[in-house]
Amino acid sequence: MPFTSKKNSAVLTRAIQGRMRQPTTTMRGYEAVNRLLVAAGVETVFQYMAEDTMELFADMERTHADDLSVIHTRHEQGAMAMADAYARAGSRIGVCIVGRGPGIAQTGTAMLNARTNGSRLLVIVPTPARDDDHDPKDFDQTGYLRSTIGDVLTVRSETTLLDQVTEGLRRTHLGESPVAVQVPKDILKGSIPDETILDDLPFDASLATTRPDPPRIEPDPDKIDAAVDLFLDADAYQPPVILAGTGAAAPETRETIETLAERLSAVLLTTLKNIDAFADHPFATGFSGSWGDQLSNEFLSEASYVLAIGCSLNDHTVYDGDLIADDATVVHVDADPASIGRFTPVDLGIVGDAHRTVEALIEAVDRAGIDREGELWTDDLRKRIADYSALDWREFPEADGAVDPRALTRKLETILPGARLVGNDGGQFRKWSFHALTARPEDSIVGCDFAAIGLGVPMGVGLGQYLKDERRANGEDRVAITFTGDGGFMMSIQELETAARHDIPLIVVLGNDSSLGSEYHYLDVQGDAAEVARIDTPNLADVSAALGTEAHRITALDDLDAIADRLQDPEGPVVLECVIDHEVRHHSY
Ligand SMILES: Cc1ncc(C[n+]2csc(CCOP(=O)(O)OP(=O)(O)O)c2C)c(N)n1
Ligand SMILES: [Mg+2]
Repeated sequence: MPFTSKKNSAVLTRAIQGRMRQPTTTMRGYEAVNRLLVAAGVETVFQYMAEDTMELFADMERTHADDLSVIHTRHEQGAMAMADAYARAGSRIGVCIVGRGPGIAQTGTAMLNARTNGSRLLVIVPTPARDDDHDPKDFDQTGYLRSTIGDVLTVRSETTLLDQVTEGLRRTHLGESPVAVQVPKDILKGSIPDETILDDLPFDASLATTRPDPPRIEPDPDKIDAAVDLFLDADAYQPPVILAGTGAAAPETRETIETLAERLSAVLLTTLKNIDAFADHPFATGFSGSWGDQLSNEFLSEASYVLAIGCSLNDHTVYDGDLIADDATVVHVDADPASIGRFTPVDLGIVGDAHRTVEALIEAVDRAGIDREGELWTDDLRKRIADYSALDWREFPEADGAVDPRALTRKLETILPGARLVGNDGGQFRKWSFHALTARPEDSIVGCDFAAIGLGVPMGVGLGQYLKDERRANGEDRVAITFTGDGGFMMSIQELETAARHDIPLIVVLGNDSSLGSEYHYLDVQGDAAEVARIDTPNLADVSAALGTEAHRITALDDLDAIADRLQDPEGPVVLECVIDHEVRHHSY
């Protein structure tokens, strides 16, 4: 649909006036904003309505119902978390529109979560009318948005409204961080001059559904040779480690890394965010770090040569540096020069695209005549890796009427749909899903960047909505799944009703230990009064069913068999309330 011409806009304006019976001669601000969003290819908007945005949503309903899915949430924080997860799921940007003042103030945690991740999220939010001295909803909204979203644009006049929203869309499309556009309420509701409505859009109609290709930065050949020299100087009897992060997550990069690992006889590790990048590889041990697989941490701490690719080597991954031996040689590859050595000292930094750098390393390794294939990739090593599971670290006594979360997540791996997009909340329960569930990096959204709980359910709804849009466009077959504890679930339970009302397919795996489990175990390990973190919950399957979802209560592993079929192609939200043993502790506590 062409955006509009001045001539068309006049015709359209007359038609809208006729319907709205408003004595204006030009288009309203909100009408122009809506047209711009649709023209940019936005397919879904997550929102919570207020008096300053209500006409905008009325116009979306009246004029754009065929082009836009407008998700009416139950809490602004939910709307923001959904839009964030939607943005993380693939190449579409997330759009969230909430009211000024208290509306946007409710969303701080979700905005910080999006910013910490670098989500392509566009927030549109009104400000008080320019001539209003006593708006009860007024606060330092700009300062608040700067400290949460970061990048804030503010519309100053009717003539720049569309320019600023266009700029917001453009920055969200191009960037790796969220953007907020503030629009004074009087500009949003008032008329905008005809001449600001452009004949031709200054962007492509797929702006909101595509992601620009990142520049491929060629590595410095001297640095490549230096990395190979350092490898030759390292202890040849100790398996070198290749540690790959999200910068190396693209499938073709993973394959190239596997080839390099073979030449070097290296063990393959990932960061948490690049989980399962090498899932089927016999010499891959999982992710390292504070929550990581102990075997990965062992290899990392014993390695004399560590090649880190596309990761920041932050405290999560290297456990405050404890996982890197003092005499280890660390080579760090990243496309962002500022990332090299930022958290962990390194011996050599190579600025470059992960894929191109690994290809260059393979060429240099070949030139140097290095082919250690099989030298350290022995049957013993293969067996050691195959026999290991992070879930087996110790025994816990069996509990009545509750399942061991480790056996539960193992079983879920076999009965949840294989084509899956997995998200999660904070807390202990979801940590087992990292070890038990297979989800390639593109199928896994580790969503707790700001270490918050309470966002798992709405983020799951955002993932479900993304797959709905993707299914319509490209025949997607994955099912959205989110893992949450009872504490996080109770913070955002209302969004189950949103998912049910909008028929958004989603499986919520809820590990109910009637505890703030994380705190319970921290306190318990410290020998403190852990019982303070125990909180009885109601029957959460019943509560979920009352909110319109399909819900099942699991108190024994066999309960899962009876419902396995129902999980394969859900048409709306399904909650699995799994009553789990609160004494079983993850090894990270
Ligand atoms: C918004 C927010 N509030 C509090 C915390 C502290 N916190 C971290 S994990 C956790 C326990 C969450 O309980 P639950 O969701 O039931 O998960 P569990 O650990 O029991 O599996 C809490 C309270 C936090 N990270 N974020
Ligand atoms: Mg809990």
